[in-house]
Amino acid sequence: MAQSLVTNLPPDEQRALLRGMLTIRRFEERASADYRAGRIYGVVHCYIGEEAVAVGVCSALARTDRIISTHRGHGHCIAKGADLSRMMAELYGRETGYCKGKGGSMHIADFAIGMLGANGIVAGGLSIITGAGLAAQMEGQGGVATAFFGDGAANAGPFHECLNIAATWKLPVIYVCENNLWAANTAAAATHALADIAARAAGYGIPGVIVDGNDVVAVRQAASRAVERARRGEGPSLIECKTYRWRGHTERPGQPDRRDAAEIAAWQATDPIARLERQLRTAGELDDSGVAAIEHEVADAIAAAVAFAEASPFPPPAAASEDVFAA
Ligand SMILES: Cc1ncc(C[n+]2csc(CCOP(=O)(O)OP(=O)(O)O)c2C)c(N)n1
Repeated sequence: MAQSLVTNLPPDEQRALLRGMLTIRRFEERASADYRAGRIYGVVHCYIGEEAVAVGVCSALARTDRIISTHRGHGHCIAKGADLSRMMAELYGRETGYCKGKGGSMHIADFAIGMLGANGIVAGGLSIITGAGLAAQMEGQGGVATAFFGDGAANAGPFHECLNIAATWKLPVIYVCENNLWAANTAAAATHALADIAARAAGYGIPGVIVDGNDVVAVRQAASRAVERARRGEGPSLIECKTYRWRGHTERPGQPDRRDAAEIAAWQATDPIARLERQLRTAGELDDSGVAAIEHEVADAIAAAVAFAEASPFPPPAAASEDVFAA
């Protein structure tokens, strides 16, 4: 696995990575609680435990670079710079939300920051981002396109089709597999014979790297290399981030969870947030007051997002037939 070269990144940037991961975690802790309290509708899938992937990768991208997400999309939105208030309002079903309150957790998009959308169709984002990669290539501005997808999605047809054509056409795409070892309640070992998704890259003639997905600096470094390669016109890369989700597949009460408590606990011990905090403290770049300041800043931002959502109206009934493109 790639080693974290924590000393190569200026402390300010490392603290920004910590703040980014903490923002995702606190946003989702609040979303989970509000979902269980009946204040949020639809389905909510939490990304808690996997924050280093979204933050590490997005920190290597420009605002204009495009990304696509999954059903577990809050982390990618936040890491790309989405507005927390509009996100929370969307979860609350309010008309100030990103989809005017009609899309919910799995449809948040913000084209202004290159966030092409969360996606409830497993592996659906792979095709969209490959098209975005083709667009970036045709635009000729050096843009790159990045897909986040799970180990389950890696077993669906679009994975092969997209990596094959992206490699053939040398598209500037970064395929980031978040291998959290489970697809809903199916263990990865029950669905593919090779444990490492990254090994498949050889079949397309592109680089495939395995990264400790709970080490945000290592993720950032791997992403940076892939981004540089893509910007040079050398084509796509596959990055497999080994990580783990702490929560069940969804936040729905009674959601079955076949995972072993010991497995969950072992991964919680590699918490990406606690890990970076520890590294920064050891390097003398963060102390108790520094941690408290970041926590306060994040808590204020989440509280403001919730207040904005609560103060916003629900869409009027007539809005049900607006923005409908096919029926
Ligand atoms: C095409 C399609 N098939 C099945 C589903 C149901 N489904 C939703 S999430 C999921 C598991 C996805 O696992 P993975 O890609 O590993 O992502 P993770 O949930 O682990 O982040 C499944 C099967 C779906 N949404 N879309």
